[in-house]
Amino acid sequence: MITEEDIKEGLATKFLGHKVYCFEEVSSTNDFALRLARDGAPEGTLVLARSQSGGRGRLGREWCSPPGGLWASVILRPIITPAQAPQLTLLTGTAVARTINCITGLDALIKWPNDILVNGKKVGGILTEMATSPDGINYVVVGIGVNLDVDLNEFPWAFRDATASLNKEAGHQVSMVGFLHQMLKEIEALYLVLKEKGFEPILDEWRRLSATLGRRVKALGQDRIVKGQAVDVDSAGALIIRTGEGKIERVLAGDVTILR
Ligand code: BT5
Repeated sequence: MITEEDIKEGLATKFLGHKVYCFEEVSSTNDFALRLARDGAPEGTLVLARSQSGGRGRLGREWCSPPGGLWASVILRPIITPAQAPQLTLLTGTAVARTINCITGLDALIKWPNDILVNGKKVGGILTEMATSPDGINYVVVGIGVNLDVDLNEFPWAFRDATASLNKEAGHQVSMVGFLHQMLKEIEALYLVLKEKGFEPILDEWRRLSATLGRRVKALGQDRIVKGQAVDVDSAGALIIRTGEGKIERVLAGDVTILR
């Protein structure tokens, strides 16, 4: 199990991961980080667990979190509007894809909005949650799950075939601490770009790593299904789809299936 000392040694960030909580098991690192953030924990605080008993995806879905995966949450206190919060999901997805590429040489891609894919299979996901007040965002917790070295036989049938474990895809053992260090560096670098230059440079990098843009997709939005060509993502992180009838639709949140 990774300890606070392991993380501190060789960590090359300005603030991300400087305050760390490591657990053998928690229900969800996001839940723990949300509580810490509510109680005033500083920006950059990191929560890590060897396994999660109640790991969560979006919309209350289950996130399988056995030992061997990287289950982490970071606390951010960005000065953005709640409507801009999806930017942090795209930013973190970009950072995770870059980390996988840097550490393994594999081409990791991002399926809008929050899936990290390697060889077409989901190797990781991002869960962004926040607390708001009338003045804006109080804090954001970004949860990151990456299947570094998990036994997929333990995963439910329903999504086992669509899931990847990074070590297996890479063909070699990836160091959890090495991966975490690189990932924190990538997230922080992009976060500082966001603060200094805005979202556009992040979005450019996201577009480059996108598995979705240019593809025919079926997007399941909150209350509707949109089918067509994924043409872009806008500054709020919404997916822009051109339908067969040539209409431009904007999907703010949802799930995407890539069609052949
Ligand atoms: C996600 O949700 O992809 C967000 C996952 C975020 C997990 C991290 S781990 C640290 C932090 N603490 C938490 O409690 N969560 C965050 P979504 O797009 O809704 O995808 C969920 C779906 O992915 C499930 O319904 C399954 O189909 C699939 N799935 C579950 N576990 C998986 C795994 N370990 N690897 C790949 N796919 C998985």
